[in-house]
Amino acid sequence: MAIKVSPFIHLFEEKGKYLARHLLSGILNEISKDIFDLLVSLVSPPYKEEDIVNVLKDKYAESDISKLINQLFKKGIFIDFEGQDYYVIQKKQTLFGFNLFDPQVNKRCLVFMGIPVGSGNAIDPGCKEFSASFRNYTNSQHIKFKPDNVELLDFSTIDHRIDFENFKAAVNDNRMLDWGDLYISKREVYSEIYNKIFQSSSKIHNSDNIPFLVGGDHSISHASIKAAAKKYKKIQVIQFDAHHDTYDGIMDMGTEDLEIHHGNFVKDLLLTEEITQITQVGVRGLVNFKKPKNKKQKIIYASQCKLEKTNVLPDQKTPVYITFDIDFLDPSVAPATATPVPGGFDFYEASKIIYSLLDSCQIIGVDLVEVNPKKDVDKITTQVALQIILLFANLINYE
Ligand SMILES: [Mn+2]
Repeated sequence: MAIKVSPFIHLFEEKGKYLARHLLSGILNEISKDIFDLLVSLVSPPYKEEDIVNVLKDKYAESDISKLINQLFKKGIFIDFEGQDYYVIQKKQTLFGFNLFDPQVNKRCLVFMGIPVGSGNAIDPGCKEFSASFRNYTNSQHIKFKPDNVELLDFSTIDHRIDFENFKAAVNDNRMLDWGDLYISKREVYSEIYNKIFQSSSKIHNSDNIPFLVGGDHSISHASIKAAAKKYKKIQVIQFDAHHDTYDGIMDMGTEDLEIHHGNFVKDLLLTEEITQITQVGVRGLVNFKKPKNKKQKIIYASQCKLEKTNVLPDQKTPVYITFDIDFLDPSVAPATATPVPGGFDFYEASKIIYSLLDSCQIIGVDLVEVNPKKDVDKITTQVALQIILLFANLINYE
């Protein structure tokens, strides 16, 4: 194990007391002078347990030192440092009452993580609030899925055509977990934000789990899909979206240009060798009048899904990353989004399309993006987003 003092610890002396305040939780811990001096001296991480034992061995018995180190971990003063510079804030009220994710222990689970980033959308960054508002909504409605209530749940209220046995089995086995929200500081530069999304998604993949990111604007998918591509070497992307997101232009964000944003991130993904194909379902409207030219980009227009029977199936052998922009749905169903386009789908049409396309695919990552809770009307977009999330969670192979 490599040890680092959490970057969120503020050390100070007051009235002869030595104190460590955790800046995220606000919790104040009184510590001894020895530990205070130790923490102050640990300036260039990471440290091994032996290094810390060496500093303290003149003053403490060795067995006491390991107890002390454990306590410092429990209080969040020490963190396990594996080269990552991200921090995930775990919530007391988890999403759907799921257990917290532990990358050291959990395997073959679907791991939810909130990404409160809206800066890739220059029109309105409000969708950074969605993960918090979504948790609050599900908790205020007591929407909890636990092994002890799973048999009593009736998912026909979502769509009677769909069998939710897979979802129920996963709940029963605690195979859906909540990691928390990625911590983003107000002062962070964009490149660092996207690097953190990449690193934390990679952490989920590398511990043999499947990420489900709750955005955020659509630019967050770029970092997450890159992480999936790195892990699996060969992937395909299925994008549910009114837009093809291959528009030109760099966003001028004042201090720093944003080269990859919510309107162009697919352009870069098409140049990524590990991505074999990007299938875009639901593209419509005159905002998309310029035809994209890349061979890897396959478009299934909204009118094709609505008016004809499309038998397009993705290649079943290549692992699938799903990215769902809420504007795939019709603005009458999901009004709370930055760039609504008429002619979209209602929930039942969407669930039919999703199941006909993905029924036998190997899904290795999912995200849902572009819900702006500030624009929502009586939580209708939040409710439909919740149902879409459950559809995807039911399609995951937990074996
Ligand atoms: Mn879109």
